[in-house]
Amino acid sequence: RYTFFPGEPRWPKNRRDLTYAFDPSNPLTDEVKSVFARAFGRWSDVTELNFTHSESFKTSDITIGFYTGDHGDGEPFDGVLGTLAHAFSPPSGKFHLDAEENWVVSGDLNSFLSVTAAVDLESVAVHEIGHLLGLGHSSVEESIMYPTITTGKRKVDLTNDDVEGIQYLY
Ligand code: TQI
Ligand code: ZN
Ligand code: ZN
Repeated sequence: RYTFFPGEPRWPKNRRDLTYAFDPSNPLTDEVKSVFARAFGRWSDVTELNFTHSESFKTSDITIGFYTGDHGDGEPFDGVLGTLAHAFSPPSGKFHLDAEENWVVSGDLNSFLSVTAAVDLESVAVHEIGHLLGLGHSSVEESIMYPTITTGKRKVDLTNDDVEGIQYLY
């Protein structure tokens, strides 16, 4: 079953339109940006929340960046596999990804076969956005918020458990 962070933090009721921006110090392709847009869409589809891309990193609700090793928040990344990404509970909005992962951006499952330790970006993004919105980990193995994922696997569809958890919060 779904869980929340202690105290059930969530974005306030008057904040249903949230902006997200990418750290301009590591420019991303439109293809990568569209993966995040799709991942946000999976959550906005089942809630009253709307997510809009903003060019202003400083003033956005949610900020996304790829970093290597120690990047200043006391939670260093560790190279290939191990920690892939982390996101903090509301209203932090910080979403960091380990730049050293072999991120797979295309939805083409065959691309996994040729990439060692491939990690599907959309799967991780959907999971981390769950954390950004206030979901903790779930005990339901098929859920997006289950705490482990198989390398080279793609898991992007919300389960009933994920939907019930997010609809309790919003
Ligand atoms: N990062 C962990 C995670 O997002 C960080 C973390 C550990 C965490 N404990 C937490 C975050 C408690 C919030 C609350 O779960 S990770 C997966 C999964 C990771 C793991 O790099 O290990 C995904 C990132 F679920 F597949 F294992 C994304 Cl999808
Ligand atoms: Zn970080
Ligand atoms: Zn998690």
